[in-house]
Amino acid sequence: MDEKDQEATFLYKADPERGRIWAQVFAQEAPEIDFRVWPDIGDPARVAYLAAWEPPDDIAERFPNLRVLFSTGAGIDQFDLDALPAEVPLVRMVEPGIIDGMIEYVVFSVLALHRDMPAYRRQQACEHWQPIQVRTAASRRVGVLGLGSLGQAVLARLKLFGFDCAGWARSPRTIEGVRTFSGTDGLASFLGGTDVLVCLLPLTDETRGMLCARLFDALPRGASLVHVGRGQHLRDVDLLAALDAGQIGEAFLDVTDPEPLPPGHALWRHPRVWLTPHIASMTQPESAARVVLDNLHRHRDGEPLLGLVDRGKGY
Ligand code: NDP
Ligand code: OXD
Repeated sequence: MDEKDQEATFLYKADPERGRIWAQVFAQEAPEIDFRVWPDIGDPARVAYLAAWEPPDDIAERFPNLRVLFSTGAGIDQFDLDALPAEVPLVRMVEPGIIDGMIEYVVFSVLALHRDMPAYRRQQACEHWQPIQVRTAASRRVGVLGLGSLGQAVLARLKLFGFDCAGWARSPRTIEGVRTFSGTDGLASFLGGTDVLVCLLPLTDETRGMLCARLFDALPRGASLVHVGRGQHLRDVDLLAALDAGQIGEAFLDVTDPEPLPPGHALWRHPRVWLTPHIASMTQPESAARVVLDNLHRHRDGEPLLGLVDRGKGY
């Protein structure tokens, strides 16, 4: 790194087991950095870099010499952007392990929905044998909300199965083989041509509560939902009503609000809901530590940081 790093602490505050692997990578690649795993913070004045999933309170006061703040996940909604010093860059995690995990989860979910697996699970539970006509992938329209590092990677893989793919983002973009839509104006057309909706949006003031009755009503009747964004995107009461009315056919939910759901919550036992405990994708420690080290080099060299959060946009 640079001579200042001889004095610098990199503090890691997330799953300690994965932290041990980060520590090994740092010991090999950047032994001059004093790598520590929370709660072993050492001298707080030496903490120049912090990587956190759940951030500590009062970051600015606690660590007055912080230079870069890293999220150990792709999302950064756990950070209070207003409480972070303006001069400290916040960097979200863009690393191959998270991307590969998300591709696996979304491809699994879309294929399961495409091939009617939830219906066959219900048939099996009541010893019923009733084939459902198999549709071609080309006739199944899969739409992804969010065309960031994860949305685009997921679409690239879904295209290989021959699905009719579409995506929606804030700004217009062109992706080969994907029908793209943008902004509020493009949302209704996007939703109207989507049989399986995948949510891969970040949680911001604009996207909170977006998966609501109005959005469900804009989908073709019987469309399905794969929700891998954040629990607060979804109005669960609206989803339950849309499922019960047949407007939504099936829902795969990896994220909920709160996590976990309280005992007895209707989503736990709904026959058309498939729940997983926020495991769609996980940061892989070795590749994540290498990506962070690369960003430390970029920071030293004055190059743009990969995954830098735009505070104005909130993601
Ligand atoms: P990115 O920041 O790379 O991409 C975000 C995308 O969302 C961009 O395409 C952006 O549009 C779009 N977007 C944001 N706000 C709006 C809006 N108001 N209207 C329309 N489009 C909008 O994020 P990632 O792809 O890395 O991650 C996405 C999210 O996935 C994370 O924030 C997290 O919530 C979730 N996640 C969930 C995991 C799980 O295990 N369940 C694991 C990892 C991530 P534009 O391109 O125009 O800027
Ligand atoms: C993430 C997550 O944001 O795991 O990385 O949800």
